[in-house]
Amino acid sequence: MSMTEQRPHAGYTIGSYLAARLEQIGLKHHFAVAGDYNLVLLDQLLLNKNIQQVYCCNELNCSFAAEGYARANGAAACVVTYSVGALTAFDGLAGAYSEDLPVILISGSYNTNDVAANHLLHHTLATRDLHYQLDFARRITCEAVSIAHPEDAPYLIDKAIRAALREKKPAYIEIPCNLADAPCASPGPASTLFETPTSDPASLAAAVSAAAEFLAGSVRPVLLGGPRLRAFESTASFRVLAEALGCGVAVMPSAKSFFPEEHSQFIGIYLGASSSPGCGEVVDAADVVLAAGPLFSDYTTTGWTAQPAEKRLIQVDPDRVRVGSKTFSGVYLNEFLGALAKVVKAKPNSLIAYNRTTVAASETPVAEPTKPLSRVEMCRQIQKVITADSTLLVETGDSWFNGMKMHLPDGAKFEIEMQWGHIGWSVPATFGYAVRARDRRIVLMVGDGSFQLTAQEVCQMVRLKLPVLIFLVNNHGYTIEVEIHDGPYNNVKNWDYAGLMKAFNAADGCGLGLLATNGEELAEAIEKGLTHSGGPTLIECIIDRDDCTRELLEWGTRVAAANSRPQQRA
Ligand code: DPX
Ligand code: MG
Repeated sequence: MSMTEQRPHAGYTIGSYLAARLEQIGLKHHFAVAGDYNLVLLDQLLLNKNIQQVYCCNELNCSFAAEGYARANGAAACVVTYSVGALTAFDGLAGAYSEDLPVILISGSYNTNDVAANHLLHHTLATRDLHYQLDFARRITCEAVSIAHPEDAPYLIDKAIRAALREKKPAYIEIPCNLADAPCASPGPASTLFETPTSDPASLAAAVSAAAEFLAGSVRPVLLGGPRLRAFESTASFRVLAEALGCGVAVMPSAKSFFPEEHSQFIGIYLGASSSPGCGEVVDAADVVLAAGPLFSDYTTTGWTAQPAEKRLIQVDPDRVRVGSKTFSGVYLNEFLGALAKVVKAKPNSLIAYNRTTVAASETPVAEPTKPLSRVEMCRQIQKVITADSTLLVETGDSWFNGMKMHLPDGAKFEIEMQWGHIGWSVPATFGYAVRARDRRIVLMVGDGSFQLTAQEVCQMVRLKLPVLIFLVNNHGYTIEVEIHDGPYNNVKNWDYAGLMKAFNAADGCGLGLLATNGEELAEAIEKGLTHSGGPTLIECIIDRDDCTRELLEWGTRVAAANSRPQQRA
């Protein structure tokens, strides 16, 4: 159906209401894949000229593109078709759930008359149950709504969006194909969508006093910044607390860049045995660890070898605080950090110990220009590309560890999907991020195995002329898995990755694909990439299959050991 064939209406439709709400919450784009259940909806969304519709190659990429956009923008939306589209998008949506990102998934759905008519519909399970998609969505969102009657649409749309923004989790909205252009009330003010929960004053005071006492009794406390700091808008109050305490400040890998690395109190990334130099020892020796917005998983505790013990831990979660074994609920992260900062005394010992014991890293020597490219040389050159206005995104694989080791000048940002850990996340997420952050230099490090999952989304970077710099690390396989447990399943069919760009360009694109087998070629490729502004540059870096970081080996061994613990019998 084209736009002119739609029924006339005086004011808003359900689709244009939704577009207005998305605009009001700060979206300048939404991502979409077309299908017959959502075409009228897409037309309605297109009527809003303040939001651009951006297309993806498939729904997995579409949900990851929205996930990446939410990292840059705070929230995002994607629109897919019923069942065949939505079920594929659920993977990225679940990722957004685990990473605390409010992504709103909108699915077109069946004609409302088909329910009562007991019709069998295409793209479904070939049963007459049409509710399964909503049921699935409930498990991976904080609010899932299905619009069955136009008069309910404003209430349901608002309910879903409000919950996503409050909880920092995805929401799901299902809109029938025969209601997308149905008349609808006009939207209220944007303020009705934003709710900031506030702490119960007595609980906040009790939590602050317990934490202050715990800290007062410590000799060398440290602060540990976690990934949830950003989602719950607490990076500024974390810094205020850090400066009040004057202690060493470490971050978890997913919180890299949430505390400035050039700050005099920054001591590095804490990841147990795979921590950055000097950091692990100081955190392990601390008598109190105040972890703000952490996620302690088998990954982030390096196979349960680096989980701070309860007796020395203050854990501040988005909506509760735990001091030792005592929990204070109804206390919110940002308010707690701000209030605690006002009452603590300086405790600089962990920082003094770090400064005393840690030797400044020496400069990596330049590799011989024609020697086969090594990981170290590749990283030495990529480091130089990272400027204060850069965002470095790193894919699951050794790119995680290579990325963690990069020094970030103040202002540079870092994105990693360590909780969901879906290989292939980074290509569409980088695309989505770049759509929103055109003023930044966007740099991606991605391995060959991961790239093969979602490679086609590079064509959307070509389409929108996004000058993303992609370092494709071709180590001929799943190196993480090789180091943990090798077998034939870790071999990846080689591709001509640099050559792919020609296919993505077709007649009208100008992406650049370059190959680097040694330091000289990489330097030349980077130079070309940095001046190439009409589209992405993909630099395929060939390194040896076993050329990986020490941190990966340490971490992989411990995570593998945790995975293979024999079952315990009572
Ligand atoms: C898998 C992983 O080539 O990176 O640096 O060579 O390891 P490295 P690659 O991109 O390979 C990635 C590979 C296969 N993980 O080593 S980390 C298992 C996995 C996952 N997500 C999904 N499927 C499988 N993490 C969707
Ligand atoms: Mg690889």
